[in-house]
Amino acid sequence: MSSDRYAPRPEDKFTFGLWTVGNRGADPFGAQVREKLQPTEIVRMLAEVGAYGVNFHDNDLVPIDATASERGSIVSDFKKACDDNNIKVPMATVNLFYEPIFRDGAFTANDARVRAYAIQKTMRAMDLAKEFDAEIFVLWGGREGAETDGCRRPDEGIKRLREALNYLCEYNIKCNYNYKFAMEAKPNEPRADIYMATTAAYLAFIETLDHKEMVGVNPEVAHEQMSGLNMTHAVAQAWEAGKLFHIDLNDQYPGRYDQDLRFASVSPRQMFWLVKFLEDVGYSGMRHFDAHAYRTEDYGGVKDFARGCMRSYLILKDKAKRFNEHKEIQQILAEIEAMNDNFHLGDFDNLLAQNFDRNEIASKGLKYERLDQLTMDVLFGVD
Ligand code: GLT
Ligand code: MN
Ligand code: MN
Repeated sequence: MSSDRYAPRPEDKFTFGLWTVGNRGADPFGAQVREKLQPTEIVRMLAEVGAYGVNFHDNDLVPIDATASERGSIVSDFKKACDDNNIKVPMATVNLFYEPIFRDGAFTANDARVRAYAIQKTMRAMDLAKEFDAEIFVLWGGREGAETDGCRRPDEGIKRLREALNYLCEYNIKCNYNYKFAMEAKPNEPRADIYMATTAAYLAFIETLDHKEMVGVNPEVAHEQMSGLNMTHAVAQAWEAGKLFHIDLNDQYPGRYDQDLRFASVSPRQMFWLVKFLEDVGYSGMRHFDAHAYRTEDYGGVKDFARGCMRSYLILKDKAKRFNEHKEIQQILAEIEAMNDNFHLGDFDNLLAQNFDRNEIASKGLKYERLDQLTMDVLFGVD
């Protein structure tokens, strides 16, 4: 049956956060619609649907007011659930946005005590995640931003972010944790504007850090597409810079709040280019679905959602293979490659001596229409 062909396997590295399949459907206009699942129950659910791993924020696992002994038993129960169900913890993160103390941001807040607390909370989250051998530590600056730019100069925000990152990298070294930090950009929501609005902004910022080799990015589909940007281009820039440490897959209509919809459910064409890119370059990191089920669903629907994310990825991966083997597509690509290789700059004198017949060069069509329709035929499943 065709469904087996798209069944997830461990080597696909599909992961979900506790907060994704555990999302209870609350939104700014309505309460939760699904009962709370224990982290151990979520692990069982993920094993049932065929995921490879689970990720968490510190407080998804250990409530913020837990005592040391409560923490101990939560950690050992969760560890046992992961082991019993063969679920890994490849990535973890820290919640620096929920508590009222973070209403003005965390690493960039104007109150120095808030900034110190945020760094301390992150260090403790790093300690927690190492108990599960997590290798990637994601930082999403959800409240690092402003409603009014009167509250601080935006460049001060950037300096504070750098100071926090440098401190955390030192802690990473001191503890021998070997984490790779993956910075996640978003343009707005929950703040009116968030500093580091795009993956590209983070890529430039990372170069200014003391330990830039330790820091990369975690681009999210929804966060790029909210602003109408091309996720695949952001990912390509990160990849080319050696900084694609992690990825958040979901889907999103441009120009709206962060929808975190099931992977490829809105823009299968764009997600095709993304999957094709990841597979073509041989990205070997986690494929994390940072999305959640519609509010209409019970936990049966949540499983449908999770299975759907993975299935769509594998279908698009299959389509990418078809694209790469398609005869006519490959002919067009060969013509593109021939054009690419038909002139070499040489030295200045060589180039200055050339006579380019610009009208002749521009006279020939490039066949991109044909190329794109062939791609659509592949995607529509008629070829
Ligand atoms: C939050 C956000 C996500 C981030 C998570 C990591 S939390 O759900 O919307 O995009 O990846 O902090
Ligand atoms: Mn999101
Ligand atoms: Mn995300």
